Amino acid sequence: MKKIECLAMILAGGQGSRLGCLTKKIAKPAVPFGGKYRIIDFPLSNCANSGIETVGVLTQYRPLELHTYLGTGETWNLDRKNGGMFILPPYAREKGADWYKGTADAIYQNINFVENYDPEYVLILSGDHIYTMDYSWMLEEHKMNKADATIGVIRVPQKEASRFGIMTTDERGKILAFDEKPKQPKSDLASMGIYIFNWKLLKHYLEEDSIDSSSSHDFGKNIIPKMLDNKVRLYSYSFDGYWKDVGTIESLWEANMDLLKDTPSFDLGSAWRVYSATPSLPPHFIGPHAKIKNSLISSGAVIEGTVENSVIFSGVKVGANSKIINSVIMPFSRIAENVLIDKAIIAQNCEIMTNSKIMSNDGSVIVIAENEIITPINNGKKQVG
Ligand code: ADQ
Ligand code: ADP
Repeated sequence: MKKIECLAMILAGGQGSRLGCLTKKIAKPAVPFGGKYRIIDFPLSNCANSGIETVGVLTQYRPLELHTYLGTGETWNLDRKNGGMFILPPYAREKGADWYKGTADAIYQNINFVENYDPEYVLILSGDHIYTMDYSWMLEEHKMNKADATIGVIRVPQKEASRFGIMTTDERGKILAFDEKPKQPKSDLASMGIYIFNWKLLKHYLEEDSIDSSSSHDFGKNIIPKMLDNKVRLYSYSFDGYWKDVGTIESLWEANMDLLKDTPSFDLGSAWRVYSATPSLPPHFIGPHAKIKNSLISSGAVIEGTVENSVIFSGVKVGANSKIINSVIMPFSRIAENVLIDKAIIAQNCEIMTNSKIMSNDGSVIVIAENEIITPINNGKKQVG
């Protein structure tokens, strides 16, 4: 096989338990986002746009819909003869089938796949981030610093810092300390979970880690701290664009709402294309009495009621006298007449019956799981959470 400089591996197998009922049936990277996308569209499009042509996608948790969606990789122009996109689920080896025990183990179990290409560098990405980024700049900096490993970093609000790997660096970006999800964060400089490693070195660390029974085989918890202890040259690469880890309901809702802001903090219409495989549907239809303000409406949607500050996915129906505010309505959900929905995420294929009210009384985001039928009697309360 042709030797390549940099290969990407997208970690798309986490359980996504913090997304609650949205990931009961589908993997987090397959969760719909922004009216016509799925979360995995972002790292895949970034790879294609950054000139990274060989991409492994590591799946495991509820992979069926994700695999179907990924197909041949054609959507992201990654269906090529040389390289392209490869779906890498855990498979039965001589020693028996094994789940990926953690992010590092997922890469370890695919060492043979990586070795096929004999890459100089491996770019490790997460399947659950919303951002557009040119990874080739990060690779340039990695080479310039003669680093062994480079971690993408971004400043986060101090109150959210304990959700991330937090580090301190010197003025040249060299990483001095790293704490995975510290209870008391010492800085607001967070790991984006995006890594470039010199492959030979990473391979050595993965092999060592695989026989360490005390390890949880995770990049943030084990590999990075171990490298730091061993004085490996670890550098940070600062990213100052829009980036959001949509691992929680609140952050997923916020990232959707960010698309509706006056001066969008995130512009899907920029030259940096985000590719997506959405079914071909008729144009959306706005009925004679509909009122729509500050919203994204996708193809195939039929709006008869009022929609404000909301993201309406493909094929959604909103009946007459219904009002959707500050909400995200995922593909093919049907909202009947005289319904009120405020600050909610309605997953795919739900049916919200006439006269239902879905809104929280404490300001939190309400979530309705896929395929649910909501009547005015259960009022959406049963499915909250
Ligand atoms: P977390 O967000 O907690 O922290 P983690 O649970 O390690 O990330 O998952 C990272 C990615 O790997 C996700 O896309 C997940 O779906 C996937 N994944 C998880 N387990 C997997 C497995 N066994 N097999 C395949 N894929 C798997 C990480 C870093 C932090 C950093 C944040 C930024 O550890 O330091 O701050 O990402 O979001
Ligand atoms: P969340 O933190 O919201 O649950 P992540 O995607 O970050 O979502 O993954 C969470 C954890 O789930 C990871 O630590 C990962 O090791 C674990 N995990 C991933 N796949 C499985 C699985 N098939 N079974 C059990 N746990 C898994």
